[in-house]
Amino acid sequence: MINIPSKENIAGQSKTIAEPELGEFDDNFTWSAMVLAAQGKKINQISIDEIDWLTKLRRGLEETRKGFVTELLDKLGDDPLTPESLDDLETLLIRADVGIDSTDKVISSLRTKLNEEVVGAEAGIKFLKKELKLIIDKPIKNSGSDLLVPQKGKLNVWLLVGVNGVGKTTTLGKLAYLSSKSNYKTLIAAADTFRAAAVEQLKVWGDRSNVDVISNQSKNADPAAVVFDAINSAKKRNVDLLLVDTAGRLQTKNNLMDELAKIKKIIDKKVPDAIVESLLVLDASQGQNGLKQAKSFAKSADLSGAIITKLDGTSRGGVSLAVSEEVNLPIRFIGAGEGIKDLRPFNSYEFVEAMLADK
Ligand SMILES: Nc1nc2c(ncn2[C@@H]2O[C@H](COP(=O)(O)OP(=O)(O)OP(=O)(O)O)[C@@H](O)[C@H]2O)c(=O)[nH]1
Ligand SMILES: [Mg+2]
Repeated sequence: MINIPSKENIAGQSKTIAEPELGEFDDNFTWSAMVLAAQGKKINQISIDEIDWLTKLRRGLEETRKGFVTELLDKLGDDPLTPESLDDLETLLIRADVGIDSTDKVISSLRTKLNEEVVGAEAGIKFLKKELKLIIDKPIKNSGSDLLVPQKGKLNVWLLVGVNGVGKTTTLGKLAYLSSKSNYKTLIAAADTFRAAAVEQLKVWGDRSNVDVISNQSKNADPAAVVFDAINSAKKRNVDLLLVDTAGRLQTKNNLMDELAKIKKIIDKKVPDAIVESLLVLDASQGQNGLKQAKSFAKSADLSGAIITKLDGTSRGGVSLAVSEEVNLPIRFIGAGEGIKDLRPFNSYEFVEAMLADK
């Protein structure tokens, strides 16, 4: 059983985890149910959590959508696409931070299609969704697994990396909840030894989902040493998933990448058969800056996936496409809020539908 207290306190803020209630049959609810049904889910397989999440995602992407779809639909009206409307679409995609490469790809496929046939507004949007989905799905398909889940019978180690403030610790907390709720034996390693409050922050998240946190409270503790201890505990306890929080900044002049390399070395040495995932956490609201970070991490940190956070309330949700196309990283989870349930496995269909929902 998972015991989730209803009142929480993180960094002095009091928060309540509201149990999702059956929503009203408003537009968001109906849309969420339709998106689930379109994926072949039967009514008895649809949970309120899923509806709740999709509603949140759609609301979160509202700002991205506003500057994009609404304007696009206004411009298109009911008329078939023209070369001029493609120019408008190009501008809108760039403005939504979709990135130049992805935009070029989509626009040139649409242009080819336009040369072959008349494309109505509705068909145009449908085609656009399909093209965007292809871009996001490519690195996911290349990775060989559609969904990132811990493999049973082995120690899975997921490192959360990224620059400061992007949401690593929060995301780790949400992952611990998802993992323990899915019955994986989970453990947290507090390997961010830079921020004094990082361990406390993690313990609050750990308590929320009954997951223990391995830490070393001494000043200037070595992150790799914390991981060393955590692996020992993980082995003893037969842990399925060890989640490692890392620093966005360091107290020394050591390079972040060197520190990560050291952590990885320890893992390889102690558990050579562990399944290690290095997940880059990116804050969607940072748009192109986030993309730059992704590129520089990807160069030196041997990443295996990305997690996009803060999709709630940014107009830059399109950056997810740029991450797929330009950094070639499979997006594994997305976060749209600060609550424990505000992180879900990434689903390209749902994402594109939410980004291009027409209201
Ligand atoms: N709105 C929103 N806020 C988020 C989300 N994820 C994280 N945050 C907030 O972003 C802020 C920074 O989050 P942290 O998890 O501490 O970020 P971090 O990457 O661990 O930061 P450092 O440890 O300093 O490197 C906190 O206020 C979080 O509540 C999200 O999906 N949506
Ligand atoms: Mg942190």
